[in-house]
Amino acid sequence: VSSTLSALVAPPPSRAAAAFRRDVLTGLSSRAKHIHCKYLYDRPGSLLFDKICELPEYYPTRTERAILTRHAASIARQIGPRAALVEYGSGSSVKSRLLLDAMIDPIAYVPVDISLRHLEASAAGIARAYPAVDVLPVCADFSQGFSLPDFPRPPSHSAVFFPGSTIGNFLPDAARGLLSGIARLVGVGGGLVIGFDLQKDPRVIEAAYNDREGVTAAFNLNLLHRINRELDGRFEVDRFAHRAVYQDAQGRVSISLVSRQRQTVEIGDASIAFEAGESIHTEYSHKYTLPQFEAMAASAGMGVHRVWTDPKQWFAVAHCVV
Ligand code: AVI
Repeated sequence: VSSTLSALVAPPPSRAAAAFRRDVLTGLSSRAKHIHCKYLYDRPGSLLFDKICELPEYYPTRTERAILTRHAASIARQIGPRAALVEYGSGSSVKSRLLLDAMIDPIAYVPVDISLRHLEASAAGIARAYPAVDVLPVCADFSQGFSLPDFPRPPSHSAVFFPGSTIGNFLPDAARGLLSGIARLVGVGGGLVIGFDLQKDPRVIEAAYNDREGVTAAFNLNLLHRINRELDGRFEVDRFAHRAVYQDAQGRVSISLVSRQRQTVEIGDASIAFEAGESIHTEYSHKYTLPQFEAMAASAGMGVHRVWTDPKQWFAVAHCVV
């Protein structure tokens, strides 16, 4: 059976640009200035994030990869035969190959990504490498909800694959909402394989978000360059500093950009005033304990069936069922 690349439909660029402008101006006019973390991932931001994943201090990527490599066969057994694998934020689809290689007679692979360019390239690569799998890419923001495509051959069930601890970038209510959405999408009998970061020595966590090379700082500051490029902003980027601190009570890293001085910045014809030391919040990265994650999954209508971790228990991959 040949793979099917469905027609890909992305939001028109003009609508995306208008949403970016509106969200930036609204966020920077709020009392506690903030910009949504999804805007960190333009092309330069995504390339910087790829570099973060290879940094010695940034343990999540390599730890999750080791777990997936070591336990692929047992994860695949849990998923079960003749499933459709639906990957949230598929990017370059590297991790899904580990699962597709181990899965028993996978029927379909549905990569879901907001970036059309990423999606086309990775879907074509998977279609070539797995000719017996129907590849059905969906260009969507998975946090907004979407429908599964029509399957040319019906799978026994669908399993969402949501690696990378991206769930940690959502606030608790939104994370629960996302899991509920996954439960609805796959329905009873469906599954979820999810990677999330575990709580650990805060020094290890803080180092991962304050790397010595300054790649994470460049990734965060790229947001200001992006505003300059796309919204006619006039940020003097070196007047802002990257900050990432672990907040113990909430079990999360809080990432922001701090104004080094009192200043006013023009964005198009708007002007935004900053006090010295005032920050723009750009991202949270939540770290869970296993009981916390299980409670959240349960409140979203899912049971955690199995969990795989690394020897240091720094990261977890869980199989949940609806
Ligand atoms: C994408 N996400 C899981 C990363 C994280 O660790 O929360 C984003 C990131 N931000 C700075 N470094 C990595």
